[in-house]
Amino acid sequence: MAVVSSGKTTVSSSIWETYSPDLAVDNNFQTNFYAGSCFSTDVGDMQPYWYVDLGRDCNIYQVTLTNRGDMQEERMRNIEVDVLTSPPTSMTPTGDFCGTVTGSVGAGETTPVYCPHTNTTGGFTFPRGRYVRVRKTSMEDKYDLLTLCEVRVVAIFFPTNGHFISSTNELDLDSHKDRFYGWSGRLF
Ligand SMILES: [Ca+2]
Repeated sequence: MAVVSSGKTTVSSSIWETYSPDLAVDNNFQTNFYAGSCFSTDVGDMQPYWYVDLGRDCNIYQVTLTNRGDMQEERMRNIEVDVLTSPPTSMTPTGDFCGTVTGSVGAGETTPVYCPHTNTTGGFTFPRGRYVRVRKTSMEDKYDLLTLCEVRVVAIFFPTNGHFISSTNELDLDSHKDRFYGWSGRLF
């Protein structure tokens, strides 16, 4: 596994003052908003989103969101994370669901969102795509900004020999656990 988001190209629906979307992938986990390493959408943006372009399709295992620590931590709520195969410039791009953050993320806390879905054969399917989008699904009011001090996208890379990954990108973690751990080094 590897972090694939650091320093990658980012886009957001709006920007509050100088707190641009790249600040969420600058590999700086400072959570004091005014220290200048957190991103925020603008007041009045009622469909706020942020996304990172990973540069190529990746199998996404986990996305972590780091909340601001100085105030207004309650704004990290009603959030959906998606893994998309087309640029998420519209609200209906193609892709796959990763997970949600409903709320209750404390000040300065980092919350993990796990993407793999359980499939019908008891294994896991990893969402695959080039773009990871974080957006709010509803707004309490016009000040309910999307604020992200850091986003970390963790991808898993499968060997291409097909020993334990099918063409549909499914992995049976239980029956192949030994090989999986042995190959990746560790599962975190
Ligand atoms: Ca940052």
